[in-house]
Amino acid sequence: MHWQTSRFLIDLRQPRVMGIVNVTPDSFSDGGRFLDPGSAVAHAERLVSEGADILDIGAESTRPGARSPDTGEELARLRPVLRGVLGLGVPVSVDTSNPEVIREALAMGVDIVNDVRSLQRPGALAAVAAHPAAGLCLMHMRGEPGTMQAEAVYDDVVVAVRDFLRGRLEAARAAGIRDERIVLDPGIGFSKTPSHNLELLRRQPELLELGRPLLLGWSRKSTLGLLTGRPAPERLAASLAAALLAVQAGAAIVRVHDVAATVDALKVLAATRKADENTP
Ligand code: HH2
Repeated sequence: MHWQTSRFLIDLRQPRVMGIVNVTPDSFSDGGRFLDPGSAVAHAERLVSEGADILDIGAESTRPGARSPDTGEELARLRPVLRGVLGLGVPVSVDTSNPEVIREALAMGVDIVNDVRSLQRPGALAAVAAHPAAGLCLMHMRGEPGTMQAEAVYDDVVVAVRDFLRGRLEAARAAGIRDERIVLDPGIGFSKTPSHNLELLRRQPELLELGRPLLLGWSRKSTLGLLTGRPAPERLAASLAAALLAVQAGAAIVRVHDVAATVDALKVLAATRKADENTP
């Protein structure tokens, strides 16, 4: 299984680590730390040296209740950082829902569009479809970050997420985007309660029925805070546990803040998988 992106064909036969760079004043776990472009690029360089396979650069916080930046503000934050990270030798993803931002980022050479709104804003799908090869991550969320927790009511959360992702996959196909360019994400913490998030982990293999690789973002999320009683900066152990469980359940890509520790954890998993293969 591979993921086609603008410049890179990413081999997903081994799990890949997407390192998060939030160029925001208000992200839930690292808001304000990398708002200055120099510190954001330095952080990205560090993540690559720690083994990140992909960098995800975002200028909009999607934590519950966060305010969306306008296009000018989002682009002003992103431009210098994208310029600084596009030469680091790894695929670069932009975490945005804004069609103008998508167009400009792709024109700059960005490899992947990661949209928590699944390209539902007018013009967003067309902006990605206009590119011949850019990768795409379609994520499940109901409503908008400001109000999404009010919509966390499901008969069966796994079926609802699967049906939604199937619909967005079909919309992307209808716009001319080939399957090899697309990965899917159930959107941990987006319009979901902790028990919904845990149900999605328990039944994650049901999402593999859609036939596309899965990307999972558990890193430092509040469900892990609820389970451990710890604030966001102290959720490393819980985040590693969740990342490993997600990969065990078939995730191809994990989106994380703590790259070095995740890479180590995945090395242990890879070694046990090899041992399985060698066992008669
Ligand atoms: N989670 C966040 C942001 N973007 N994209 C995908 N595909 N999957 C996710 O789970 C996901 C995402 C939220 O995390 P973070 O970027 O750390 O925080 P914030 O949105 O507050 O900047």
